[in-house]
Amino acid sequence: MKIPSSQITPERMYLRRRELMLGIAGLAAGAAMPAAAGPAAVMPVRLIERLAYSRNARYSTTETATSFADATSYNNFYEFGTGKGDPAEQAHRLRPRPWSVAVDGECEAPGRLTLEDLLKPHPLEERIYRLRCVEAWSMVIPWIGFPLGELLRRFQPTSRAKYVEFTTLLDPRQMPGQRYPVLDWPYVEGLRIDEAMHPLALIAVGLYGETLPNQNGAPLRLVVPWKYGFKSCKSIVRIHFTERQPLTSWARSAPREYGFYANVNPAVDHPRWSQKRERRIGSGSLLSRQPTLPFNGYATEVAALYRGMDLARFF
Ligand SMILES: Nc1nc2c(c(=O)[nH]1)N[C@H]1C(S)=C(S)[C@@H](COP(=O)(O)O)O[C@H]1N2
Ligand SMILES: [Mo]
Repeated sequence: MKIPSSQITPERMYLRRRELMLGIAGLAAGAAMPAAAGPAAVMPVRLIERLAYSRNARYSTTETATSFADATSYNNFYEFGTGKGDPAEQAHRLRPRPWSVAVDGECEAPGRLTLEDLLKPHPLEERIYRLRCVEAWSMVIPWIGFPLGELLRRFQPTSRAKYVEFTTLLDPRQMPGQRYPVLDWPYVEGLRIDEAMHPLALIAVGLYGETLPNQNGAPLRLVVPWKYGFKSCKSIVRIHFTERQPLTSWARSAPREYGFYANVNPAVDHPRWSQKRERRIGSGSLLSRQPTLPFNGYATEVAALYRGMDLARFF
């Protein structure tokens, strides 16, 4: 089946057609083979769903958004390879439904959430956030989601819950990059509890009006706009309240380069490059760079969380 390209707006062309074709191929295989033929035969069709949401103007930037094509084809998601184009090529292997998230540790009401539970009680908000990568590039993405704090409060964290740890799915069949020891799998990230409860921290379930593409962390991921992109853990399966500071994947793999806090800080250089300027993906020439802002431009909202801390030491 061929979809005339005139029916697809240019920004939608990436992956969309590929996913449609995969979906149709998956259906045909499923119809032809009994379920006993194995997981491939029952692979669900990944449908892009439009989401209902309202714009949260208070927390959105007015900067021009990065194109859908750039935001979904230039990614970091090492579970699908370390090249920026690998996730868009490989992430069709991920099955984002059905999905559930275990919530446990220092809380009164531990439990397990299905994606449906997660979405139902929450009016979804669109928030246009900058995502800044430690490698000195940035994007502006219209995320759709709900405040992380609202989700966490439902599980009644105890007074011993000083941190929250997030874990990505571990399944090398779906995530071929996990066959290589690039990081200690599964991917783990963490926030201090007050950071996690900050109203800017978002659980994203979509972008550009639709459910998240797999390469962006389907079916749910974090977005912590004042921190480097690596804090924004993708395809989360576990949320764990803990008294101890989590050992996060990047801090574990290169502790001198990536700290627990990972606040965007133009005043503190990365050991291998300057952090003073950044390249906005898709805009201007490859060489044009703009100044990097403290806390990725969200200092007014979040600087108070770090009052009294030496940010060169707690990087
Ligand atoms: N599980 C997992 N989450 C991850 C990563 C990863 O490799 N694995 N990469 C991080 C990094 S370094 C960045 S910059 C952002 C990129 O998000 P995007 O692809 O949606 O722009 O995802 C973060 N979350
Ligand atoms: Mo990153």
